[in-house]
Amino acid sequence: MEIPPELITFLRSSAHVAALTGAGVSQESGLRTFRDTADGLWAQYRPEDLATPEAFERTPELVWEFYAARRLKAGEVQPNAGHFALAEMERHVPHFTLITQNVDGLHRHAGSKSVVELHGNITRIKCSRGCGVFTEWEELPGKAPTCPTCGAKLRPDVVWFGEMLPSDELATAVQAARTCQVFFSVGTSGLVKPAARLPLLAKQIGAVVVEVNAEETPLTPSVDYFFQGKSGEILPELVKAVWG
Ligand code: BV8
Repeated sequence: MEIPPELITFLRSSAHVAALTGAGVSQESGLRTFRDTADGLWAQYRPEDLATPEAFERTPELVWEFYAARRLKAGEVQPNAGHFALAEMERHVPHFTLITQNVDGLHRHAGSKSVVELHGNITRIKCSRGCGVFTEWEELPGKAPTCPTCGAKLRPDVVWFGEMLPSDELATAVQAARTCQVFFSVGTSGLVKPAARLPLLAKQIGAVVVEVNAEETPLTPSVDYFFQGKSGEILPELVKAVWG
């Protein structure tokens, strides 16, 4: 794969770089994306129909099991070469911000330090009435545990459709998009807002926007460089070409 020389030169001289990742960056680790056709137990459900407060209200056990299954799988897999390449990029760039929509924690496992989890993290749960966040609990198969303080159901500490994003994380992501010289959009279909607006914010302030994705997305017509393919193959080649 050919990396344009002017991109190599520009990246070498860039002090501020930001990257937005989506489910595609974890696909080569063995985690399903939201667009992959679900198989087995979840074949009849669309994630969008389960990742909502209404779904949890209506069928808490089903939503709890959906996340318990994903949490189990996320705990069994390893970061892939794409995660490691982004951690390597962070070591070369003075101000690097990794913004992820993923809740699987794989970027930190790969060694990324400055990770902004826009949509939360599947390894944490929280009281649905706000009493607190928990990282350990007794897993009762098929049942959502209840809050030791108020008795309300505990839920995954992730941002569901229709819910506000955590304000600090969103502010950090917007600041990174507004101050970067290069913005990478990796492994995301660019459909979910407000995350999908971040690369466009970067474009507005004159940043070079680079997309790495298995297929074209609504962002593709706006980017400066589009590398079509697997992030686990493209990112390591790009990091090697720029930083050796
Ligand atoms: C909100 C967490 C304010 C849990 C998720 C305008 C403004 C604001 C909001 C909206 C708006 N318009 C509509 C909305 C509502 C909604 C939204 O955007 N809906 C969409 C569907 C239109 N947004 C919200 O509700 C957000 N809340 O804005 O609050 C508010 C409040 C009340 C009322 C209105 C507004 C909250 C959004 C967060 C939802 N939570 N996840 C969990 O993970 O279960 S979203 C979830 O889906 C992910 O986090 C991610 O964001 C999204 C899936 O996207 P991707 O990660 O991109 O994954 P996808 O499968 O789609 O694509 C993968 C790509 O990778 C593909 O293109 C594929 O080709 C590629 N690929 C595959 N393999 C590889 C690869 N690429 C490279 N290499 C590979 N190997």
